[in-house]
Amino acid sequence: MGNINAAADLSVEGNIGIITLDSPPVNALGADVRDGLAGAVDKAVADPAVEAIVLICAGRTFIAGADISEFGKPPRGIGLHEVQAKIENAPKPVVAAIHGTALGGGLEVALTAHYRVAVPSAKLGLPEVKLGLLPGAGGTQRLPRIVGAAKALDMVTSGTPIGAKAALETGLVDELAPEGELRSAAVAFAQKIVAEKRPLKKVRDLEVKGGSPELFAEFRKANARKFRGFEAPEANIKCIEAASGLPFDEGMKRERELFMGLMTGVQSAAQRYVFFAERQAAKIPNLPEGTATRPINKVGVIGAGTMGGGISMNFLSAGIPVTIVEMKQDALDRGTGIIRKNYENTAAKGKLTAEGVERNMGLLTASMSLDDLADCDLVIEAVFEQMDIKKEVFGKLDRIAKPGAILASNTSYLNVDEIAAATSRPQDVVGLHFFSPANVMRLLEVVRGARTAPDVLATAMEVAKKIGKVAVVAGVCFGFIGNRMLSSRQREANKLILEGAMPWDVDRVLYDFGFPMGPFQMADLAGLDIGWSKEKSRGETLRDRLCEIDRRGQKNGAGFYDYDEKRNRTPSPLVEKMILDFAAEKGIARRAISDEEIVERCIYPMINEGAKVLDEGMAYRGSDIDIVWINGYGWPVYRGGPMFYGDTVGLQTVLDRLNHYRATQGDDFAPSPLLEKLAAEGGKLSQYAAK
Ligand code: TC6
Repeated sequence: MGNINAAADLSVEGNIGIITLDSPPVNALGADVRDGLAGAVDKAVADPAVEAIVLICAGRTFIAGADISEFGKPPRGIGLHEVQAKIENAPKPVVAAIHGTALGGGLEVALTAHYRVAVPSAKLGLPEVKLGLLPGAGGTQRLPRIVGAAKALDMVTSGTPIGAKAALETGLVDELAPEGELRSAAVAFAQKIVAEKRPLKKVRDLEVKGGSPELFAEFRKANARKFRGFEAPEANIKCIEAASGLPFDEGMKRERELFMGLMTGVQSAAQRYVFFAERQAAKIPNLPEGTATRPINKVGVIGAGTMGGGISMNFLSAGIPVTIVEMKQDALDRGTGIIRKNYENTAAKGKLTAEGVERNMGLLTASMSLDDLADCDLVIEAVFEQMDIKKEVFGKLDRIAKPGAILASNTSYLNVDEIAAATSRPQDVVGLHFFSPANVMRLLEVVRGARTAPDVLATAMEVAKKIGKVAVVAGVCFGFIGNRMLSSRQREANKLILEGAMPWDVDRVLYDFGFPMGPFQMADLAGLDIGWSKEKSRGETLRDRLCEIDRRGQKNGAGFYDYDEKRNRTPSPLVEKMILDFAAEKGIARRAISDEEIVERCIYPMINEGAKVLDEGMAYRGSDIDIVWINGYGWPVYRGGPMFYGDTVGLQTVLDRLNHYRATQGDDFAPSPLLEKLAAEGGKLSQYAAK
């Protein structure tokens, strides 16, 4: 590359100047790309032989956006707005030629071109909202001028891109080019524009259609729940409102102000951090890049219960055949029936075709014999969470599975090394901990045993990506990363309701913090009787007592809450009395508990436990822990995860408050040495990586 700079090239073909950007991996608009693009436009405009300009990108995609890694750093090179002005004000037509993904700043550049051509597989969108931002390079002002206010609202607040064909229908794209022939088609299009002397179509000069006050009011109302807690969606809505009501330049000013507000806020910092953290989690330190993986063409799942069924669906949906094994025919039939029903429900929502349902179900084999797993490349056990049962299953699998097959356990707490020791091939054993509902939740904890082979680990990460999961590697410890930290929150929630709060107080405070639901609501949803046994129950915990009087949770209409037929919940006076009696029996003097104490008591021990997980090397990085919590437990993404949140609050503050509670609550609050060290050094948990 290069007659402009390392990232941009200008060539001339006949009367067309072709600007090619080439900045792997995704042609993000870093300083080099901006400088190169500006220089190329200047040069093409100055060249009398050039009558129109095509802007195209090399590699896998058109510009995928601003360079996110530059955000928050001192500015370098020419500004994006200036580059865009050069394109929009060029006295010769500029045609953007789009393949791959034209996202964020990439689409905003294309919107300053006079025409847009795209291949059918291209996707166009403004995903800034996902980074806690808004399209601050004129996207909120130009997009509604083409697609109308309603569609623009949808696009900027969801961040979801649209395909080139839909873009053609809305006018966002002027012409589709045959796949693989973008360059020649764009050049031909530019020649046609010149020959026909078509005007320089500036998006900024168009009118916004459909931006009525009712549209915005209804949109806000319809999406209030979805946008709860997030700042960016509302700022995006305000921008589209501005586009509808103000002249272009004033709208741009409004966009700038709102953009700066978001850019300097904590939410966007958190969401940008999460973007990179998620990609980082896929990289395993001390595993050489390019470690060969094992082919996974057939999967076995043992157990057709809720977990086994959900796990199977991941593979079926990705086109990988699954053999599912259960011990009893009726359980097997029930399990496969639920899988089918789930797919049919998806189809009823229009997200899968009827053929899709049959295709997926056609990949499923139901069996009552473990022997049928002999040809599987990966077998995942999802049986009862009890060590002796797991060991028995793995002992049998060891005799049945073919050499080189990966044997995985979906255990959520148990020791994977002990399970591996029940086989003659511990190097092939790994933990694959899915989260319920397993076909929906994005998180997969990959538990690396002491003897798990590097290629088994690499294969697990690769398979996870194939089935659309975000995988995080965890070491072997009780509850791994997520459930281990959850235990500390649960412990405090249970203590708080005896000390003075009610379950609905704790739930409300954690809901307001940003979780989809609080711990008691979650317990009711999961079923209070999970792991509870009538025979062994001695009324030692509140949960025992609830189960003993048949309050088992949402499923039978009564748990911590009372439920009506539509599963609407209300605080239960009976449970309130039970809590008061229980506390009195234990000699606990109840007191008023503030919302602030509920947050601190529930969240700070999690941060502390996360620091212990890191210190023990059970997670590679602080950011991995955050990815676990965001994708597996509904931690609000705009708070960046528990480690990032600890950094935001200030580690010294977290430490001080842990010590404060330690004085009254005891050593459950004993701070982790790593937390003490980082607080003293001014370090950050979210940036911490195990040596
Ligand atoms: C914006 O434009 C704001 C404008 C306002 C201006 C005032 N910057 O995801 P992948 C890296 S906001 C820097 O694995 P895929 C990524 O970290 C931006 N780096 O690939 C990774 O690096 P690694 C709006 C970026 O094929 C590598 O590229 N745009 C950026 O699965 C490959 O990424 C977006 O939000 C970036 N913008 O998906 C788009 N993008 O290999 C964000 C990617 O060192 N990007 N990288 O780990 C995406 O959605 C996807 O990356 C993709 C490609 C669909 C472009």
